[in-house]
Amino acid sequence: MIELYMWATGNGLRAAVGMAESGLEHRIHKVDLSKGEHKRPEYLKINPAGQIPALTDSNGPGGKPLSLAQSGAILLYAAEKSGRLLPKDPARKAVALQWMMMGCSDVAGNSGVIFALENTAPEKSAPITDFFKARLTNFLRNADARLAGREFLADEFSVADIALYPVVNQRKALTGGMANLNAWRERMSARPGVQKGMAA
Ligand SMILES: N[C@@H](CCC(=O)N[C@@H](CS)C(=O)NCC(=O)O)C(=O)O
Repeated sequence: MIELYMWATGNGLRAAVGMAESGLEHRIHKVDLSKGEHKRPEYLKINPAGQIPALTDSNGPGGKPLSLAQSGAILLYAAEKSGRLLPKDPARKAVALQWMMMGCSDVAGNSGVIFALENTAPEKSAPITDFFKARLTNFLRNADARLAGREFLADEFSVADIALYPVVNQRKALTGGMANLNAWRERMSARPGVQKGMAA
């Protein structure tokens, strides 16, 4: 059985949507960041980095137990174990991985910095926050251009779309004028698997 440890942040929701869309049987465990549950000794045994998301699979590769962190790695694990979410065509698969990496690194990273600057950093700075908002907006514009005439980033639904979606959903305010991205967001929001994962 797969146990997913998460909290409803962009990174946590990415993993939850990936699990829901994979169709793999799993259970969700909430790790309340506001209570510091991610730093408790029992959780550090699952992810010594003290971050969500993480999963354990009692039936991992070779039938052995596995612990895994990083939302991108969790997405790929769910895709490979289920045989879904990754295009079979090698060129499409390569493109899906490219966009998945952008979602997990550039997009999630800049969004995380904006969250920290606005909420947890010791000092607030509007120019620095605006700098990171402009960086994030450029990545979103890149995705918007890619989605012109396409339903999904790699032409078929994949880990690429799941990687990007939670942040786009959280940063709607930055997507003004991005018609392709907003139409894609609505297509994504209508999927039962996305709805299930986002409700976690
Ligand atoms: N690159 C990691 C980022 C994980 C991450 O930053 N998790 C945050 C919540 S979104 C966290 O656990 N923060 C608590 C901490 O770092 O102490 C991933 O994609 O999973």
